[in-house]
Amino acid sequence: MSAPEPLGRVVVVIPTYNERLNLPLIVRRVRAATPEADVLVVDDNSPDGTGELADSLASEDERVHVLHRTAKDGLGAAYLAGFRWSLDRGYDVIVEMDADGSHRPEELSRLLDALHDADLSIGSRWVRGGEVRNWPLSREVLSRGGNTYARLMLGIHLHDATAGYRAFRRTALEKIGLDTVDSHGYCFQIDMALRAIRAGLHVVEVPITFVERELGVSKMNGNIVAEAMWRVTRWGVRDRIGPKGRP
Ligand SMILES: Nc1nc2c(ncn2[C@@H]2O[C@H](COP(=O)(O)OP(=O)(O)O)[C@@H](O)[C@H]2O)c(=O)[nH]1
Ligand SMILES: [Mg+2]
Repeated sequence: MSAPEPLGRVVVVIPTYNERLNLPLIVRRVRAATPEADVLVVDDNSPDGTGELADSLASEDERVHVLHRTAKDGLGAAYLAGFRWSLDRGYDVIVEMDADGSHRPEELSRLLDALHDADLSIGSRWVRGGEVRNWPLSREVLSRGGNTYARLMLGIHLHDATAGYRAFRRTALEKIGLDTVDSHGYCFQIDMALRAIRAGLHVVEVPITFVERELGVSKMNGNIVAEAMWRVTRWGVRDRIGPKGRP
């Protein structure tokens, strides 16, 4: 069998808000696990000084970059800014990864391997072989319930549409078109998965072990859940009653 086509230049986009304790650890792990990949930290002017810490990591390693934003504006907005930055600089593969260690950099090579036969690979907790460690029952119920609701409402085959560990080919982001994406919070992930599927892209799920953070605090809150609920409901209703159009 011939070797698969190389994927090209990879960048791992890491959004941060008050992740001072986690940032040096995650950057070190990414650089050790995938030395050929660059890192982009997208910081929303964290009050705890994460942005300054990111600058100092970048000054020590030319493969580490920082995008500073002025205020906390949600995970979706941070990723959109990071994606645009990455597309502008010619990266071929754009990876999403949380800063808190939940997405293990040591599993990134499996997401990248899967991308040889896909446009988007999603690190999935809720497929066979996937796993979550150290989550309270309430989070598990929320994630499983949210995914079931999204699957039924949107008619998509994914088991973990809210997952935030992903690798996109640049062509996938170009085909999706970022200009009309306006989800702010974590439903950005569902939004992007849905757009990828609707655009006819090949989306695969790769089992991962998600490990809950040990340092710092979660930024998940009720508004984020509410935004996801109403958007998924709206998309589902619109797809059922309206023409093929999407919000
Ligand atoms: N830049 C930026 N990053 C964010 C924002 N909200 C969450 N994050 C980051 O997104 C990642 C996932 O957030 P986290 O709080 O761990 O969510 P959880 O894993 O669902 O509890 C972490 O790296 C956060 O620092 C935001 O508004 N802006
Ligand atoms: Mg987390």
